[in-house]
Amino acid sequence: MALTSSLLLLFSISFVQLQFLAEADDQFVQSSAAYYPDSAQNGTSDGSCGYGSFGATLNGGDVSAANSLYRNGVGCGACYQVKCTNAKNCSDNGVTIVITDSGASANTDFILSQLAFSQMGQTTDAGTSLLALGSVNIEYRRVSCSYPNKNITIKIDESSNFPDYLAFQIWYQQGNQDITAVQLCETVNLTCKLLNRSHGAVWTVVSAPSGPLSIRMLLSGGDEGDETWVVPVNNIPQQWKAGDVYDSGIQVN
Ligand SMILES: *[C@@H]1O[C@H](CO)[C@@H](O)[C@H](O)[C@H]1NC(C)=O
Ligand SMILES: *[C@@H]1O[C@H](CO)[C@@H](O)[C@H](O)[C@H]1NC(C)=O
Ligand SMILES: *[C@@H]1O[C@H](CO)[C@@H](O)[C@H](O)[C@H]1NC(C)=O
Ligand SMILES: *[C@@H]1O[C@H](CO)[C@@H](O)[C@H](O)[C@H]1NC(C)=O
Ligand SMILES: *[C@H]1O[C@@H](CO)[C@H](O)[C@@H](O)[C@@H]1NC(C)=O
Repeated sequence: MALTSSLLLLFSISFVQLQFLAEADDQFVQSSAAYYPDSAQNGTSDGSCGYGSFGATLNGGDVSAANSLYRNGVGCGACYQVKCTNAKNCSDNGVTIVITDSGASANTDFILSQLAFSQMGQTTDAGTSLLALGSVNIEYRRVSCSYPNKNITIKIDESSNFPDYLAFQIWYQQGNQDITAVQLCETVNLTCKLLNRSHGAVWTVVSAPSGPLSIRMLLSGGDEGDETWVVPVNNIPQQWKAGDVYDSGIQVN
């Protein structure tokens, strides 16, 4: 009897977990995708997200422009699994891309880098035959980004002008949540102010406070719907410089 009920309990727990997993996995959405025709193999260094040259090599060059999924820049850095469906040579898993740009061509949701587009094929040759099609039917779903051995990283944008104008990008955020707000905090007196997203993944403050700064990020609700402020371990040093890259010392999943 006791054995039966613990088995039953075990069964119910696995059942609950399975349901949870099923909910956590987004459903595939049908759409179509094209690729940047005149780009280098890799991504693009002038994408609207403002990642600069980082946008060309991010995720090994498997990047994409998004149409409505760009969401005024909130979609920058989000990861999607994209697989073609109409061609015989499509692989089962397709490719996982990161959004670095905004754009559409003939009702597509994605304009992939050539590299990413061809990776939807089963083989290199199959990828080449996909490229010849120009655009293909796809299905896609949001997936977690994964950057092994990387913390969330703050890149001080080249447009910054010490000590007043501070613009920065947020790199390598794992998981499948959005950064919906950013606070800049003075670490000396813990005064924080909300920043504006200037464009894409770039946040700016016109008159930056002096002293070491802490950049807090609000992550959109995950499966439980709770928003959370992520507080970095490391500060931006007092003498920050345009072009510098600072490790936040934290990562999310
Ligand atoms: C493409 O990306 C790879 C690594 O992601 C990099 O080594 C290479 O230099 C890039 N090529 C171009 C043309 O940007
Ligand atoms: C599949 O790929 C091969 C090359 O690997 C190509 O010759 C063939 O035309 C492709 N088939 C389709 C239906 O695209
Ligand atoms: C954000 O934008 C609003 C409206 O343009 C402006 O009033 C506010 O000062 C900006 N905040 C910062 C931190 O620059
Ligand atoms: C990430 O941050 C932790 C400290 O919070 C540090 O120990 C670790 O070395 C960092 N990882 C990388 C890859 O920089
Ligand atoms: C921290 O607090 C804010 C708001 O009260 C002030 O504007 C800053 O000048 C102050 N910073 C320092 C270093 O005292």
